[in-house]
Amino acid sequence: MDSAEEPKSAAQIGNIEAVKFTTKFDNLIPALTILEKHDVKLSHVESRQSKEFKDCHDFMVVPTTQMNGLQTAIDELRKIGKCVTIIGADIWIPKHVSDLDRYVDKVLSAGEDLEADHPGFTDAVYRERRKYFADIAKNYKHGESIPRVEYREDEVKTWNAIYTRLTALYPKHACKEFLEAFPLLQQKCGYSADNIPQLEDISNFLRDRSGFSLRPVAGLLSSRDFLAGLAFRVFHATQYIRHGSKPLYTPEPDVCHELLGHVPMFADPDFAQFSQELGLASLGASEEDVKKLATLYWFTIEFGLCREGKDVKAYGAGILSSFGEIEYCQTDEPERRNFEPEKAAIQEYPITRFQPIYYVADSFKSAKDKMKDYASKIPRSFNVRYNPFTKRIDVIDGT
Ligand code: HBI
Ligand code: NLE
Ligand code: FE
Repeated sequence: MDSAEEPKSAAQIGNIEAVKFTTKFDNLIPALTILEKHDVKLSHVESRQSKEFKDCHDFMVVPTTQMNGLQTAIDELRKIGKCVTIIGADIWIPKHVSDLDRYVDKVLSAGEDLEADHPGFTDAVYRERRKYFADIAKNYKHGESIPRVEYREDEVKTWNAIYTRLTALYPKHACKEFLEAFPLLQQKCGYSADNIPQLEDISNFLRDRSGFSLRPVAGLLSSRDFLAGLAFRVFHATQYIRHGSKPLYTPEPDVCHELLGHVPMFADPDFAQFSQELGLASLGASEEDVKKLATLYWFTIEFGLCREGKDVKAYGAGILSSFGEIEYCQTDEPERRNFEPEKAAIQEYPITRFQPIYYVADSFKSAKDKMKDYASKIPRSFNVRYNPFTKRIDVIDGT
């Protein structure tokens, strides 16, 4: 694949922090005029005698925005400058679905090493098991089939307890898209109380339904890496199951959360597209914008509610995989707000207890349109387009 090693066209990828150019001192005014002409506002200008070219100065300017004119202005600066360097623009983004192979070593936590407060911390057998799952994920490469796992009796027992209680609650609380997909998963992917389905079977099923596929992952990825998967319609799924001592709620994702919460939703084409938009918006975005997109992910894909006639139903996976929360979210205790990306993106949230605030979407279509609109306003010096035939991201110059 060319994407990993190909020299980065720095001007195209990532946010530009500063531009350094070397030119004769007399060219300062023309240079600033170029920037002004393209509407580039500056927060900082610096100059010093150039070490390389005796008759020249090095100038450094810091733009306050990443708007499109910046790229054109830089191209014009090249004409009057001896050399132009762009600082901070070389963020690597995955450009082909196989580039996601690079994330296997970038798991943040909960691979094989558990935190001291994890229910499995002192359980040597559980920890050994987690290592087994982490190894599968670490050895996985794009295009391979996902190794099938023989789950142990105690693991199936944990799954059974969760599955039985949740499936009794879905008809009342889950959105219609979820309820449409669930019987298909029972028929085609081995969803049942006594069987933990295999990621490989689910991945093949989803690929046919909505173009989504699964990749095994050892634990939590950073928001940036996790969201990047969605840009390729790839969902990073854990394969291990939560510790048997606490079946009913876990703050970390596990196979129950992925298979019962996320998978039925990814079978829906509108939801799949919504998810991909979120992923595409994250590629090469600033840290601040990635944080906002991760928050939007949280209030939609993870904890979203959706209107259905007079009712409000759950579509968020964190609700649909926790039978405590699936009932709680319908009570008067939490606050409900209409889904507005600008507001939801900056709302704080707890990660280890039931949510105090839920955002309610009118429909997936409206949520998708609002998301797209929000994403189009995120400043980025380039645009991206996904080519489903090559599974490649095309970077398009923003100018
Ligand atoms: N990593 N493996 C994994 N699974 C998730 O669900 C997940 C993640 N990293 C971040 C994340 N979810 C979200 O909380 C957002 O930051 C995107
Ligand atoms: N709390 C959820 C559950 O118990 O299934 C998991 C949420 C993961 C973000
Ligand atoms: Fe999740």
